[in-house]
Amino acid sequence: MQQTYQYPEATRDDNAVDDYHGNEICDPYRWLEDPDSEQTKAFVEAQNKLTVPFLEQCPVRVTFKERMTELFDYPKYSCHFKKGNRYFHFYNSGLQNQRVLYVQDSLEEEPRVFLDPNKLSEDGTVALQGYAFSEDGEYFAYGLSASGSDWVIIKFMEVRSQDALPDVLERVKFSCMSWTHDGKGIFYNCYPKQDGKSDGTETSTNLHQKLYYHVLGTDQSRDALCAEFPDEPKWMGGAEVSEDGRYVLLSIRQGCDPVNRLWYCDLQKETNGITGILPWVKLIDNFDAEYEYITNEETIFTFKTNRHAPNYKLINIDIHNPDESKWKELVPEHDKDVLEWLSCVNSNLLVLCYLHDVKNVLQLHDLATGSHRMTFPLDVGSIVGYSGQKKDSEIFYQFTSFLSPGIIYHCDLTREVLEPRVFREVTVKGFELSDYQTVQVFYPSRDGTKIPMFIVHKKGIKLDNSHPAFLYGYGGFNISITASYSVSRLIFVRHLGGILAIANIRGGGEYGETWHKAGSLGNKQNSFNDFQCAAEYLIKGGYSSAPKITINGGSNGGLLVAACANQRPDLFGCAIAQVGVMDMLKFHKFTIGHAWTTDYGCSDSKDHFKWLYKYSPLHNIKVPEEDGIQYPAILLLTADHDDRVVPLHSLKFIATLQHVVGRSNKQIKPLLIHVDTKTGHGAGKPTAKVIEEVSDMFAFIARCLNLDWIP
Ligand code: X99
Repeated sequence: MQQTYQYPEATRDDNAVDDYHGNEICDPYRWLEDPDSEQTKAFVEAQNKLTVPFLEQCPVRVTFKERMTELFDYPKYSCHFKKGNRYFHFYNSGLQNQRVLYVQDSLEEEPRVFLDPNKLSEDGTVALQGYAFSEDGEYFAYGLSASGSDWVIIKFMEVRSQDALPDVLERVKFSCMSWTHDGKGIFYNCYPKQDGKSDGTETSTNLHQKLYYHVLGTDQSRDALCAEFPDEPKWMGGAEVSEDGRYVLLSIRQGCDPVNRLWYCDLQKETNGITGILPWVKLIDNFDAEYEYITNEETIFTFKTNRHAPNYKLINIDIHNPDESKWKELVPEHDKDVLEWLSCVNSNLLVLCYLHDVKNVLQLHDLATGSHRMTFPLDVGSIVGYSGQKKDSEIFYQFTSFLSPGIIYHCDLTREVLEPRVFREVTVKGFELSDYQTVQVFYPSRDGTKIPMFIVHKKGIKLDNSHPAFLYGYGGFNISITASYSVSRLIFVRHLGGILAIANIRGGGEYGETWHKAGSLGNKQNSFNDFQCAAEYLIKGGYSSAPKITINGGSNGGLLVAACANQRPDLFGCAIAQVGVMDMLKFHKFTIGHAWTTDYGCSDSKDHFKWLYKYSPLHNIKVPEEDGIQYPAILLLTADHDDRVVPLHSLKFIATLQHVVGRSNKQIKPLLIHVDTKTGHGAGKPTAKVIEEVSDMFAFIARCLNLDWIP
């Protein structure tokens, strides 16, 4: 029998072998690690030449894209927020590539365009990436990134005139942006100059980040170096000026774990201005826990912390009396709910956002005593936006869920009785949302742990295992996957008769640091088991059947999808892994990969090597032994400017998959990759490219699963 697809030729270099603690591991596609070589470029071109026609030949693609374009064309608002005497908000009229920042002097007057990123490139590939207003609201610093790269340049604007200022800061990445209250300048982070290009297509490691202070109106070369850690290349120190303007807090991290050192400097003592390394006071000088600055009253600082509190709590530390025995608990840890974030508002109040069984709860507390004042009424779903600072007496917050695109509430905190009012509600046209329902189930994983999962489907369906399912997961880095409104997934439910399932697997933050740790390092397999058990639950419950289940995830979730396809090829019909981490033995060598050893460990350690080698997608590909079992249809997506998870992960994985599995005559389903251009890991992706991407994904699913479009 002839093989089904003619995959591109890819040379195997059998001399490429690495030794890990006495184990010789072949790396035959190591040459794909050079993004600039002619061979790599030819490989990418040949793969796209196979994949693009495959996707275009799917009749559902055109229909899907038309419907997506129609249903995505609704107005998208952010919360309004106050800076100085003006209000700002983001708005996308529907299909604009990038959302536009608007300004107005009062809530009643017409908003004027303040910054329109769509004007910065023809194709919408330049995106706003972070911003900061000076304390009086008269100056605006903003980051721009091109083609989806993590690299940023910081520019400045005078707010009143909207005049661009000449200052430009380069080599910025993973940066803070915080103004001193005198409005003279900002703290920001940048990396030392490196050989070769730095446009986001390079793979070189990001080490020795430094903290600088830039004085407005001066050249970047004159910026003051305020903190560096020559002996600790992985440390990254972000600065934040305290709400009262007196202190600057330095939060130092060395990876993605929720832990940091916390140093500060009393700016009042810097009478000559900020001209060099600051005399940092080391309030917390270990990585045992996380301390997030909330506010301070003179020397009494409020921090959100997970110190002896995996679900987080609030503490007060008097920085003049910093001994841990003197710390005061302001809001104790909840035994089940996770304190996700909070904000001080109206001088004396705290708005706290909890996660209760993966649903948000919003509360108002007293700053002085920590005591609970009220809980805001809220539907089942997520808080995805908030504004309201200590000096404001009003808050805005934005709610969303699987079947609600968004409601923004406004609440005036000066009133005797607090009544949040709907400030803005987006209604959906051309889609009967009331025909659908969301349920939350708690299914058992392999070790019996109950895993929450949201399931969205049409009301009144028969549970006869006939429906295609789209199962999404992430499972890492303490990140919680909460309810969100997704037009493409709703089109799958509505027009492809699908079931949407979101599994809140371990490794995420859904139940605090405990849940995170239960799915990371030596426990990473739990996260894969949880995902596989989600699929089994969908089958047992009559929702779907293995050949009709698509699994999807991006980044750490791309690793999840690939590892699960390797481990249980029989359990899924289709697998779409976006920008995934696939080479678990080498990920730490590229760009910011070293920061992920907090979740994954590192192959430099013998114990960690054993964990990683067991599940690393690249190293666990084999033709299924069982009769009649083949790999699910695979689609990998990556992009040339992804400098978060460099494309070589997906390139080496697909080369191996096509070589090992693609040559087997029982592998009928396709094993494909699409490498996009002028895009990156995902942040700032223009709407036009988002629509292309989801059209590709659901066209692939429809073609591979033989799904007809339901008009
Ligand atoms: C990161 O790699 C975040 C990178 N990053 C920092 C920042 O290390 O964006 C950092 C320090 C200080 C300020 C800003 C940053 N992340 C974020 C992981 C998951 C995350 C990531 O992108 F934790 F959410 N990954 C890609 C993990 C594996 C695949």
